[in-house]
Amino acid sequence: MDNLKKKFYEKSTELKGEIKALLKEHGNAKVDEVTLAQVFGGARGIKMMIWEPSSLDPVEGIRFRGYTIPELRQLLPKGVCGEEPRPEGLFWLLMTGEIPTAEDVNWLTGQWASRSHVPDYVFQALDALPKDTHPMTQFIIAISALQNDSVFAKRYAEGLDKSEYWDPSYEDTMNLIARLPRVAAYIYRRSFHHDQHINPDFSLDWSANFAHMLGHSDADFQKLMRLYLTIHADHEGGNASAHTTHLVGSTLSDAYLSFAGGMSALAGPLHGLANQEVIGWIFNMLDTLGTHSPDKAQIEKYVNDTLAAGMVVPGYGHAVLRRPDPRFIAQKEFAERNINGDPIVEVVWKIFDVVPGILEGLGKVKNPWPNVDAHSGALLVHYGMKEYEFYTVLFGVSRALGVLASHCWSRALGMPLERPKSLTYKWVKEEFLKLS
Ligand code: HAX
Repeated sequence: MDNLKKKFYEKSTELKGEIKALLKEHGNAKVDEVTLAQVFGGARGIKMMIWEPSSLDPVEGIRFRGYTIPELRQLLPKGVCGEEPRPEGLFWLLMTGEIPTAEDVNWLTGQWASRSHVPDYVFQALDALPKDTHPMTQFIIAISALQNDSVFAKRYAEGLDKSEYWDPSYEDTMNLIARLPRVAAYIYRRSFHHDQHINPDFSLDWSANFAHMLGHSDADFQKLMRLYLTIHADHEGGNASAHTTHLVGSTLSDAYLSFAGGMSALAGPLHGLANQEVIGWIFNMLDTLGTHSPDKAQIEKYVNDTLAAGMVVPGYGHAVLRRPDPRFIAQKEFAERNINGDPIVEVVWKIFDVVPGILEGLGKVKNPWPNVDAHSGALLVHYGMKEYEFYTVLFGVSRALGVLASHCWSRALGMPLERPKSLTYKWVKEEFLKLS
């Protein structure tokens, strides 16, 4: 058994025992009370699942296994650039709770390289689709096509002991993560670069090889990919892509089908598609205003026009966060350090000066600050990746690290089928208004 798998097995077995004892003693303890507003309001804030890899504080933002993004930028083994962490290291941390050594991370890069072969029928499934099929739709179809190789599904069909669920879940997770960059790059080159595909280069780390297959292989873009694929990986369990992966997985659907479900959630404009929406909205603004360097008054008017048309300002607001997203700040710092005088980056920063005040003035927006998606597109455009319909696929490749680590944990801890309770309005009326 490999070292990561062994560590994961030991740690999850220990925690499983602890949880059993905890529930025996405190199983009836109350964790939360649910209000009618929460029932009608998208279940905001209801504490209802266990998610090991990360936790989200409204003010401080995300912590991966207790570490903030600035801490991880220091502590995780870095790429050859010597600056940004390698997402392989983040995955190791999410799986084990331990910061890996450079040797562990190199091993993981090699593992993913050795597991990265994508069967031809997956490419054929993609090639059967119209070229203008949205890249997220292609991504979901490719992930579903890869499911034919699921070790979990095969072993379950043969008859699998419950205590063994974690093992094929780990194998599926490792295989799927290994294959995602190849699949994503294939979609990108097919949709936007006349099917001129680029073979992997396994001498590179996971992020750099992905950048290379995308065809954007200069060192700064590779560096950006390391940061990008690290910070988008996880955002606790309640967000739509994580929760969907968790819910689907709870039916004992394998990692492929669970992740495909999660990606369908990520593809919505209020969630991951917001990264595409942001840059589309900025390009439209520049077109409408007829300038690449709008002043703040022009931006203010454009924002107000967006709101007056009944639309949201993409990249702003959050269901949990109540401060600027640390993932936005990390990307802003990256730009400050590596990019000089880029017009779109400058526009993103001016929007940051203008939008929070306007949203606050509406009196209903709980978080007027930028989220992760407000900045990512400007960085990609700067390095030449202008095809913004693809951006959510990049997000998805990263999100696999968090939601699939959690998928492994859920199977190892023996998490049951998720099945909350729904209500009818008739029930609510009878209960609270005493009407029949
Ligand atoms: N622009 C305009 N109005 C906004 C807004 C924004 N950016 N953010 C919130 N609001 C509005 C809501 O639409 C809601 O209006 P109504 O009462 O008229 O329906 C009101 O303010 C209260 O909403 P909220 O409680 O502050 O926010 P929610 O938890 O309901 O929604 C969203 C959170 C992220 C969906 C929301 O802020 C939004 O739509 N933002 C723009 C889209 C976006 O950037 N999504 C990406 C979020 C991060 C993420 O998941 N990335 O993958």
